[in-house]
Amino acid sequence: MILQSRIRILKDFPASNGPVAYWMSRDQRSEDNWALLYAQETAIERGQPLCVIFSLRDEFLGAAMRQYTFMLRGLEETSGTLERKGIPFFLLRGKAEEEIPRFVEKQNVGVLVTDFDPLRIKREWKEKVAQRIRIPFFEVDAHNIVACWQASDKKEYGAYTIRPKINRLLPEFMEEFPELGGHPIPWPHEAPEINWQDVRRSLKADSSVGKVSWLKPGASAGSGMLRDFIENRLAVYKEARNDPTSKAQSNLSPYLHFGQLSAQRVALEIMKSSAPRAAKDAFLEELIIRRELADNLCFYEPRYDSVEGFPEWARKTLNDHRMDPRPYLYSIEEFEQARTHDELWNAAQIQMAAKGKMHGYMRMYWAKKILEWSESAQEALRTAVYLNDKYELDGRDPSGYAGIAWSIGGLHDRAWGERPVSGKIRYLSYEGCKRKFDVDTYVNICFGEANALNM
Ligand code: FAD
Ligand code: FO1
Repeated sequence: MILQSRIRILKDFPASNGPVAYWMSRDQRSEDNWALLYAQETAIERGQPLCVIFSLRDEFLGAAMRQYTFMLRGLEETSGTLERKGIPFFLLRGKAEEEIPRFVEKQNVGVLVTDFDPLRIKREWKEKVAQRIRIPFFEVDAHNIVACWQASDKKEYGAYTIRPKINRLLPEFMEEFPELGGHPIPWPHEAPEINWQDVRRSLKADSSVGKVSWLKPGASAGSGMLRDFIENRLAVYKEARNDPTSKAQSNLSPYLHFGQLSAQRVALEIMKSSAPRAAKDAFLEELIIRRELADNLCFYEPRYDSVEGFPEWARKTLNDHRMDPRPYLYSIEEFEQARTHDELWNAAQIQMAAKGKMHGYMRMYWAKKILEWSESAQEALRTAVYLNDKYELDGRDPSGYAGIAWSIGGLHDRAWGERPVSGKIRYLSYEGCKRKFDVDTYVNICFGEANALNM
């Protein structure tokens, strides 16, 4: 039932008799989840019970309470849905590389399945787990429509090189999902009750970054946001998506980042909708090509979050302009407190700090100005990743590392006319924004939102 090309073997070992466990990490949902469907298919074939495990880590890449609250609410909903299908959900605390092998041992797990994630931290966890277990260990790409390693076997130059590769494979991968059925073989004993309140209280995370209330977390809310987008905003997406005063963006990224919503489900519903063809194509280009290009970067470029991961031409031009005088220079604190000379930039920073989601167009302008107003590209990259991952709900994501490297380091882009400081990196200007949209309206929206959230 599951396309074999969505599955990779992380450890090839004779299966032993015992239950199947799905180590859920990136794709934190019960529906439309190829990794869970594969784990269930395997468990039924082997006449075994099935469980889901989640290894909860404190201080995950600097995540704050804002992101943990959104994620844990989603996991609470998912664990309830799973329990009702006879699939117990175990929440493990501490280091995955220790807790997962311990669980496998204690529960006599016969086969381990997990979902795909190209980030360094996840690959390290899985390598250590694979060394410590003596059962077969499979990884399923439940995040991308075309499995990352199928779309391409190397780091792609840009959307124009990966697009034909993905489009050729879409017909094979863009299939409907089977419904997740109740599991026919019961788990042999009661799974421990999880007190989610205690979990939230016991988490060590920066609580200075307030939780977000304008967006409800979880799989059901994610599906609701998708329906609302299709009905009310998709039609104008092509024209209005780059206008930060419009509400044309989907607001799906937090649900996609935490895997509370499947990108393949989004694509299937978008294609079925009656919206204009041009609007659907514009959206699918971002959702499929841009997003899968970001996974391709993190999967094939180990230095995806450093200057060494920038294209050669970009590293050269940034180096050529390393000694150029900066028109303005700000510390990470001044950036974080939105204390620059540019009210448009400050408004975008305030929007991200207050709402946990900066408008997509402004993220480009925001990062590019950090390059111009920092000592070096290295410093700018560090500042952008730090602020992005601290405040964005969808932070710590391949799309973030790719978006920041595109803005500061010309990744997946070409050289443009040479200028001081940023060299041939594509340049965005305040005047350019004024020509594109009503800057004053955007600034008022951001400060209005911040006041409403008493930032
Ligand atoms: P929509 O415009 O409705 O797009 C729908 C979906 O398409 C998004 O959810 C996302 O999955 C995908 N998508 C859209 N634009 C891009 C893009 N440029 N690259 C990759 N995928 C895209 N995205 C994150 O998920 N996390 C981040 O931390 C993040 N940081 C960024 C930082 C910078 C400097 C830049 C330039 C872009 C960043 N992006 C990031 C990509 C993009 O801005 C967001 O995905 C988008 O704004 C999310 O809002 P939305 O879902 O309403 O977008
Ligand atoms: N994944 C986990 O398996 N365990 C965690 O404790 C965890 C915490 C976490 C906090 C914030 C955040 O943005 C992501 C987090 N993730 C965690 C990973 C997430 O599920 C995604 O897989 C990656 O961040 C994107 O690839």
